[in-house]
Amino acid sequence: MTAEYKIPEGHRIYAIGDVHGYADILARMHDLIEADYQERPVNRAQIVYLGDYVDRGPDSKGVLDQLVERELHAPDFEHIFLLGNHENGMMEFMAEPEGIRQDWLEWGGIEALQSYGVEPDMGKPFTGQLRTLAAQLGEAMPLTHHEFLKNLKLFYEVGDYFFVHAGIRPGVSLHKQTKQDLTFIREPFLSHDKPHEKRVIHGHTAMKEVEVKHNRINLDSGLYRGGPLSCAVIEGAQEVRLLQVKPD
Ligand SMILES: [Mn+2]
Repeated sequence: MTAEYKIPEGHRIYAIGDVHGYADILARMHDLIEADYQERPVNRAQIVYLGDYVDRGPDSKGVLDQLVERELHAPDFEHIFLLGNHENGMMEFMAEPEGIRQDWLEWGGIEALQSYGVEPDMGKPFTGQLRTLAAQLGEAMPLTHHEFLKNLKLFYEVGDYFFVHAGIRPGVSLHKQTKQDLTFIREPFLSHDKPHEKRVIHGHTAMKEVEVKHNRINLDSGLYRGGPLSCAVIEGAQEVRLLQVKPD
């Protein structure tokens, strides 16, 4: 027997998985969402972005430009932006470049720096450049991007659905989760096959395809390693629909 999960009638959610710097693919996803919405208008449409907008891909700056722009110029939609571990890493690196998050550079942070026109000296060890790079990034980044990063939310809930970047710790109440778990967890969340308080919609762990399970849906279909960008369309008590953009 499968539980029936639902959100209020007349309300539709478009939930988008990990983007990782692919601004052109994200733009095509926005076109798909716009077309879907025109075809099937609804009272209330929200786009929930599951985090990991930056790093690895070629145009982190372009992704944040696009997201900031949507808030101003896409009035048919409400936009909810969640925090991914990569945005968290970027912010921690800027705040404390010689602290724990200097490893952000190895998570694809170098590509993110370059998208802002900041060029590390690849011929030298990074340890001596950390402060300079962080300061240059902070300077190069528009105020709107700083604000965007600061305002990212840890989770979002509608009806029987819980949206989050990485997942939740099974057995712990949804409102007592730690930031670490919400943005980084893999196990024991991924193997947990019993129902949670709500159905969890997440990204973070790249798979070949979207995983649709009764208790969770993983929308990270590995865009940065050649997979599609995926979006789940959730409304009423209907089966979840998928929209996907495949890289050329
Ligand atoms: Mn992640």
